[in-house]
Amino acid sequence: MSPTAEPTPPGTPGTPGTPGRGSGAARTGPSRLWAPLLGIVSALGAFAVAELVALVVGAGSSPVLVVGAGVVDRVPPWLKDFAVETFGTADKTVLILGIVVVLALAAVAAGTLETRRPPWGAVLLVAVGLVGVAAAVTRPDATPLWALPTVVGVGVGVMLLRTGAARLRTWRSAALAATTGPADPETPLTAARRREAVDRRSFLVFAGLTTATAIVVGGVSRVLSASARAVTAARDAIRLPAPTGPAVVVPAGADLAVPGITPYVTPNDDFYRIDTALRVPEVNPDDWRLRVVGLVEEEVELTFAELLALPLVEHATTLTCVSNEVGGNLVGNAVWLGYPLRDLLARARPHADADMVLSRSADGWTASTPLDVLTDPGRESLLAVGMNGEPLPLAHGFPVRMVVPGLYGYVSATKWVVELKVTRFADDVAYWSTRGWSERGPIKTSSRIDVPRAGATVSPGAAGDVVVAGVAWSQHTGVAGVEVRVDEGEWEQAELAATVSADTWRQWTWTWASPAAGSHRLAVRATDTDGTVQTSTEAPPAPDGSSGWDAIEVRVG
Ligand SMILES: Nc1nc2c(c(=O)[nH]1)N[C@H]1C(S)=C(S)[C@@H](COP(=O)(O)O)O[C@H]1N2
Ligand SMILES: [Mo]
Repeated sequence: MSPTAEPTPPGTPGTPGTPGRGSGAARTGPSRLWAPLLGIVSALGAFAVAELVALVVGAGSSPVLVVGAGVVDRVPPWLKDFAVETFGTADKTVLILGIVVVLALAAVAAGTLETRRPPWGAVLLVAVGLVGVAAAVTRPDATPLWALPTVVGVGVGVMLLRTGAARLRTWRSAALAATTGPADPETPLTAARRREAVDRRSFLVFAGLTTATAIVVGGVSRVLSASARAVTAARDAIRLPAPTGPAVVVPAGADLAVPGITPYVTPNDDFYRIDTALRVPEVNPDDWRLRVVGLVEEEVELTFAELLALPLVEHATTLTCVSNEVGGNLVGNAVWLGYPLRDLLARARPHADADMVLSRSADGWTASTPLDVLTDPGRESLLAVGMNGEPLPLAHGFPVRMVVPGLYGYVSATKWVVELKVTRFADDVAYWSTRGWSERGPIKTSSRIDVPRAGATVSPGAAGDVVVAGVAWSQHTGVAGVEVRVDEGEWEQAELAATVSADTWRQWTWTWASPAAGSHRLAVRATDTDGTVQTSTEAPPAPDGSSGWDAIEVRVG
């Protein structure tokens, strides 16, 4: 914007803070209100950004909430009692309001200081930020990451404050030049006035855009985190019914006592997570509906309450991601509680020419599952609500997902599932199949060495041997044997742990008796209950799952 392109229109108020004063009146420059307002605007920007970061870090890390929680934990009991007596259940609102007032005062001071005595306003902002960081990281459930919303927010706030104050000062000196006349007698007064108009505009546009952006970003962040809290609260309130059939009993022998081996049942917190969602979809169970549509005699619609009232079964199934590399860890085993999909589909009565169910999630992801797998009376394909005795964690599909024994997740394990469309492979294509992955995905028989770790140096135990152990899976067919080989030696039978069924992995262990010192290569392969030996043919994950034998190098020292 060149100064000459922006003449001050006649009648434009000289200063936005003093409306009505025309350009003819004595110019006093920017109103005194702008400096404190700039502080508020910068603080708004800081909070909007902090809320945005808090969405990613975790709902609990929102700066206002952590400071509030910190205050609640630290106020002396007499003050707490006074607050509850005086304000009743509105005490939390009063607390938040109090914090907002204190922050607003600090922001006003920061704006004034930064305009008059830079960088002291920015220093004040950082000091307030440190209090926020302290409040965040001292929450009982906090991780060090919880400092991030405040740190990023304060960083942005400081930047806004410094930029705005610099523009305000420029505007102020331009106004001064326009009032007192040019310092340089060669410059006519009108040019000085134009200069002031440009500088004024530059500040006002900055303040206006910052405020608007902060309101939008902050508003959206608040709405999103509020809905996350509502869904978490709804999940906490759920009491899962007991299974109608027998509960899964994990035999004592399913977990071998080998240090470092993968546990038979994967705890929910350790369960691998794979999906396309940038933010975990928040599906409120009260609003959740599953619709069974497409090639069916009767469309079925199910609410969450109706689903919980159906006879639910419990079943242990090992999920595997098609992207799992040989030796990888995108695989986990859980005990799922759910309603058999075959019973639900029986209610809908699929047409004879249908051969696929396209399941769709709340966030629009789709999977194609063969219809006969879902209706197979011998296979527990579930519409699952429970995972290891809890409602599904949000990241694992709360409130309802699919779990199908024997198929990779991308063609079966739809999380946040909301629709089952009975259709045909010839007519519909699922999310990953339009991106080069196979439309069908039976899990390939695999085995993995967990112990020792690849590259480890091992020393034989008291008996002079080394324990080798891991897991092997061939879901729905079952693992019948595992063999281990040292270097190019003979394949030796490993010992297999107990399992609940053929739908889960099995631990295995093999004793490496008196290994020779030096470097060795250990390899493993499984055989399924049909007698098929795991293939040695190496394949990458795309398009239908990796294959080949897991092998590691170890040193016997
Ligand atoms: N809605 C939805 N469901 C999904 C996916 C997804 O991207 N979106 N990914 C699938 C894939 S590829 C896998 S391997 C499993 C992983 O389930 P988990 O994250 O509970 O381990 O979820 C499946 N369900
Ligand atoms: Mo996957």
